[in-house]
Amino acid sequence: MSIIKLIEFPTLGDERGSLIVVEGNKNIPFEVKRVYYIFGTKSGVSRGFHAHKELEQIAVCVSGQCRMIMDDGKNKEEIWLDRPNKAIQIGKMVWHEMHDFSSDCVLLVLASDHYDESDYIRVYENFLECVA
Ligand code: T46
Repeated sequence: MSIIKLIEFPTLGDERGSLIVVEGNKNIPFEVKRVYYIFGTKSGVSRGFHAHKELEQIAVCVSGQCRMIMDDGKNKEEIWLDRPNKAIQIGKMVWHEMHDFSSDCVLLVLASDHYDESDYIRVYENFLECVA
């Protein structure tokens, strides 16, 4: 089974342009409690390098692109987030890294819970022990 779970959002719109709707428990599988977005990431900088114990998230580049590595402790897969209708589900206990941010990248993340640093596993060896 692939670690990468993509969600393709329907693109609505008309002659004025495009519009995408994300609705909790409708086209994503949880109620959204928190929204954050990452932008202005400097060239050559990578982010992430952690897993979440319980948090479920959906990430989509609403502008620009970045490359995500997803790692379940056994296998690693990578994917480019490069379209505003191409979202990835970041499930619990998946080590994830974001690389190669374009200068115009805005990575929008929808999360199932409020921020809680104790939900993060930020040391790769600890992650491997947890999933073993
Ligand atoms: C994730 C990936 C995709 C907060 O105070 N509240 C928040 O809601 C968030 C997300 C972060 N922060 C603080 C914690 C750090 O001091 O903002 C700082 C940067 O966070 P972090 O280094 O974790 O950022 P990334 O880009 O490595 O990871 C983020 C999310 O934190 C993480 O949950 O899955 O994006």
